[in-house]
Amino acid sequence: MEFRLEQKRNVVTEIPGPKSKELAERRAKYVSNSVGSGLSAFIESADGAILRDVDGNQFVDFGAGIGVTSVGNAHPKVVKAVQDAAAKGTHFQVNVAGYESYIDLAEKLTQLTPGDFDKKAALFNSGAEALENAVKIARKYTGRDAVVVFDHAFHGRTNLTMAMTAKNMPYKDGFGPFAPEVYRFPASYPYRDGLTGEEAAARTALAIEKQIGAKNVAAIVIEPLQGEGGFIVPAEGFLPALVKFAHDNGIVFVADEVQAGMCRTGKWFCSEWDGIEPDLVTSAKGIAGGMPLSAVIGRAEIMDAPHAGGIGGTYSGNPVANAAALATIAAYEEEGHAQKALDIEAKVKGALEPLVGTVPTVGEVRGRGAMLAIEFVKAGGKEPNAEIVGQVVAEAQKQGVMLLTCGTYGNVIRLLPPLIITDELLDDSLEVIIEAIKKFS
Ligand code: PLZ
Repeated sequence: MEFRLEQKRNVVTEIPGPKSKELAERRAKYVSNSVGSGLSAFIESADGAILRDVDGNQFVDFGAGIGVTSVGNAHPKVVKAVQDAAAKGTHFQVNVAGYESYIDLAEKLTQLTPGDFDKKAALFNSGAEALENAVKIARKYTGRDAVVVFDHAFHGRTNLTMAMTAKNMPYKDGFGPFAPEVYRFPASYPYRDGLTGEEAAARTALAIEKQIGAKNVAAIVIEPLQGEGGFIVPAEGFLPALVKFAHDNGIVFVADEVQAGMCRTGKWFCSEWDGIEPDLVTSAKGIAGGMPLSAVIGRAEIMDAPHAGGIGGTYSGNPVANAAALATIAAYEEEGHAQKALDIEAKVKGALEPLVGTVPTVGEVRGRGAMLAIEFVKAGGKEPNAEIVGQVVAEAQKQGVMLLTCGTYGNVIRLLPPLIITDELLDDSLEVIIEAIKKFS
């Protein structure tokens, strides 16, 4: 693959450099302080797995815009599709008149999501909007109100999705009151709860029955691999048991694949690893190579439950974003990105797993495909260690490796590189990461 920017980290100034410092001053004056940034440098350009800042520093991008540019930043096929589509019309608006790219994308998505049953799709802009609409659709279909969500969940920042999101700071504090009829239960966190998948699911099912009554539940909404909450892979059998419980009780099972979907875990959708067929899937982030687009895809009879005009939005299914999504999906197919995610997993786990048991602050290395994480603990136990996470991220940043954190306790470093990251860049970055971990452990 040809890249516009050399796929190499290169730090040429202190971070932030002089131009970034100037921008920081302007930001402090004009941008609301509520919009925070992890990296103190300001980005000028990005390509593949490299972020280049305004001072010419190059960082290896282990965030991919929080799992968005999985196909690679500014992928040439996506750029061309966006340019061509924009030249034909920057917006049509689906409630005004239909257009083919909306249908093409809906058709494609119904083919990619798990389950051999009739499916339909509806398009939106953000992940949160997809979640909101999945809940609306499930409520209309079931005629029920209650929504079940889980500890460590992240579903968005709108009022309903704040209610569905678990973590108070920074997502909810002072922003209530939150939407009613949202109930939270423990899920499965093998490193911390020690339960088998069946045990964890039985605990959840009993709690739902006792606290809400299964017959009152419209939807169970869960990330098949919890993202912001700590990249938590549920114990084997947990998700299938939860799907069975949902179906035994007429509940719509919604897999929030906003972060874990679209080849990120080495399959089109993470649900496939657990062999489950969700009734509804929410997708966003990696779906359109960086353009804002999200979708709800699922069983035709459920998707058709709301009345005509009940679901929509001004920008939903914008034709430029649709073209980007179709090009992104074509690139995933043609360039074998799912396999690339598995190659990344093998390399990263091969390098990092030996730290478990030898470096006392490394509690667990986990994840699927290119959705990988290291959970840090205080030496000798499992008490979350957020301090070292800050130190490792800062040290890696100085060396030109941009890392993101996550976890309810802030003690997890996540690796979410674009799937096209080169072997050399990955090897080189892993050395930096390991050295930083050892330095502060
Ligand atoms: N569902 C599983 O991961 C977004 C949020 C970052 P939007 N995750 C990144 C932040 O600080 O806001 C996410 C997700 C899952 C839903 C969402 C929400 O997607 O596109 O941000 O609305």
